[in-house]
Amino acid sequence: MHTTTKNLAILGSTGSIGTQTLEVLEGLQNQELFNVVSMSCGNNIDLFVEQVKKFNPKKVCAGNEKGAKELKSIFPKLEIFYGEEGLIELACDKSLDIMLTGTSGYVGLKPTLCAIENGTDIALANKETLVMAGDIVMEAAKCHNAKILPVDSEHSAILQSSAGKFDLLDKIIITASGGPFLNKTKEEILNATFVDALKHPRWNMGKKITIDSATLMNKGLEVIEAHHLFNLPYEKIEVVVHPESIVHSAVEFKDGSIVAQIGLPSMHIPIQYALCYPSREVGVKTNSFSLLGQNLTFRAPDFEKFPCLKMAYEAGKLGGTAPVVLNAANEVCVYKFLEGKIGIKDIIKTVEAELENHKLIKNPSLNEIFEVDREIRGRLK
Ligand code: MN3
Repeated sequence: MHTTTKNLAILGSTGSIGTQTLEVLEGLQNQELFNVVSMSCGNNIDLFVEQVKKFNPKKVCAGNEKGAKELKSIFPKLEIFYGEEGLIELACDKSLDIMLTGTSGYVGLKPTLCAIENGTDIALANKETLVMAGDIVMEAAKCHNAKILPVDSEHSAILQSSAGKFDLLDKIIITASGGPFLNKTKEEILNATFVDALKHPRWNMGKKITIDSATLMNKGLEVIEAHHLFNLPYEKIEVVVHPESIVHSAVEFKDGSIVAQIGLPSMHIPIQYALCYPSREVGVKTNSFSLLGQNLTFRAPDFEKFPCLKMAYEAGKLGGTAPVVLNAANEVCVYKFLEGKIGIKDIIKTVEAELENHKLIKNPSLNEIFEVDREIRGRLK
């Protein structure tokens, strides 16, 4: 069989999604499927050097100038960039077929839009992109015929379960593990430290997203992400707490039939599905039905105990710049929480106050989105 090789860019290759993406690539039986054209990293230069040696990209981007210089001394022939401009440089490459965005935070947004404008498909692992600018990104994708393929396990599950029949859906069901605070009281949650919050029972992820999982803000951001990805109103997006994390999400069709995608918690399948879509390829198999467990439980989320989820629905329904405020305020707070400077209750209070005081822009331009984002970060930092 003749295979066409896809030119791939990996943004954030040393992060949690990035390293797992490289594992997926190494595990594919057909090694002709992808050609890694470019890669970027943050501050982990040592790991990045190993990755560059192995995957041999033409262009790379470091988090800062110092990192770029270090790379230059090791790889004198490589095209080396740094910072956000560097990411844009990688993303604008017209030879790309698909770009995986595994960077965290808002830095992924501009590069993603650049790639979309060239018709490059996006394997999207960066939530902020759709949370901040979902309308603009999805519109651009439609205009330039670029696919936005979710890497997030829930959205991947929805895409897989829907079989593309979104017009026949009654609703989608996003599962949530519930995080480490699921069975804690409201008091215990409000007084928890970052050490407690980092003990995620199911998924091994980056620190920011682990805290967001503890407050259920992560699920809230995923609801907003799903709204844009699948073009569904918020009333048709339901969150169900499923601590075993075996059902990765489900769709319910108009006739009442529910289809779910299930498996052991692993990011390999959603990453591979996004990269290979719509094909299914032989890679490292991690699933086995007999290992999925005997007790799968489901319950409604407690919006009282997890007000972040409620705020995310509200911000999503308001639309415009409201999700930008939610995201920026939350992100600044989470990093402060990780430094031990504030508590969970301060995260909740701050996000709530910021949303309340915000003067909504209904159809913001990209500049207005960045403006609001900057304003909030500047004030809260
Ligand atoms: Mn997820």
